[in-house]
Amino acid sequence: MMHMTMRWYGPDQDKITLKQIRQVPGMEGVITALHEIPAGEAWPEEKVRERKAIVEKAGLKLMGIESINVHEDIKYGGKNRDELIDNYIKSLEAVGKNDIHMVCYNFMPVFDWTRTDLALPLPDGSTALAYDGKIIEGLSAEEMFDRIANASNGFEMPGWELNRRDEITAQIKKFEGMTGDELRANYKYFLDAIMPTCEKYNIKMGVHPDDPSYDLFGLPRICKCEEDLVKIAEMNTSPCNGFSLCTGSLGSNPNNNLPKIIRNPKIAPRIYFAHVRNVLYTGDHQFHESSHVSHTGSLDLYEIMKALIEVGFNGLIRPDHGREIWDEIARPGYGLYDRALGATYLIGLEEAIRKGKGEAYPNDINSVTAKI
Ligand code: CS2
Ligand code: MN
Repeated sequence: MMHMTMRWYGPDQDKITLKQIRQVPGMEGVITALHEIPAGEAWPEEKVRERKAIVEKAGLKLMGIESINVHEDIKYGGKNRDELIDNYIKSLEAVGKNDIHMVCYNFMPVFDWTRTDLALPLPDGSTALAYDGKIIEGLSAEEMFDRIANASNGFEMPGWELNRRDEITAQIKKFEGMTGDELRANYKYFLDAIMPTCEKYNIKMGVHPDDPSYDLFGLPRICKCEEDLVKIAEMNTSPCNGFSLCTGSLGSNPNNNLPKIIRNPKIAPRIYFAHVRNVLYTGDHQFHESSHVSHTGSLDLYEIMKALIEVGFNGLIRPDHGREIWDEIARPGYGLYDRALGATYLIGLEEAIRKGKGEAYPNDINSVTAKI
């Protein structure tokens, strides 16, 4: 069976409490990170231990890390990359020594996910994150910042922090003209360096796909389709080199067939973490996020879950971005309510698919932490 988790930003940065998370039916643990430590710095082992103790005290498990962010100079192949990679390895050791075995990260130059609206009103009165390529594709990074400032309702997207406008604009310039293959070479350098440590501690690395899954601002993007994922799998064949399969990110591009990607024999055994959520296409390079339920969006989550079960996926799963509902004021995408609905929906799909095949569900009673 899959292990249901929820992302938690930690005691200082998340309004949602572990007590609330634990009350979501079927919730087994959380995925968290030391968000206070900037990319490029080593995570102290005792800080990870502290975080783990907080989670366990609340009756949950700390099941994985999202994310240990990769410093831009590693992606860019800067002179100081070896030192930065050494720090990354120290962070992995801190995680491994605390018996945590999955790390989600991304290799997107400069930005994490990009949206043009963080609170698009939907007909049912909820709001959702939305992307409209017509608004930003073709804008300079500076213009994009101003656009986002108006769209964000006081919140910021990771990577688009307004006080970093100059720094980020300079970073974009560094990547100008870099090809996908050049970025891939830097990625391989990074993977080759960290894999021995990952193997030593059995840490499965799950790279998160580009979101949205197409090129933006002339930056190279190398994790946006089936072919890219296969290239990553072939780049370093260690069993620790794998994927965080994010259906909403890959699914932002209608050309990506999620069940087919999941069933690809080069990809399937390397899926270590699944972010399962839905998006609704509203035009070319235009979409907004929807509830997780299949018929409210463009992706068929039943087919996605069926494919995951068919390839034997028994790893960590979480709902991903949710809408803002029931008057919750939340970190964009990370409110409690819609993600909780998403989690129970995913559990329901898994139960139905497995029992439909004559399998027992749940088949590992120890993992059902929330059972009273
Ligand atoms: C997450 C990503 O919020 C999200 O969309 O799935 O931000 C993810 O945490 C990072 O890309 C992983 O490094
Ligand atoms: Mn995701």
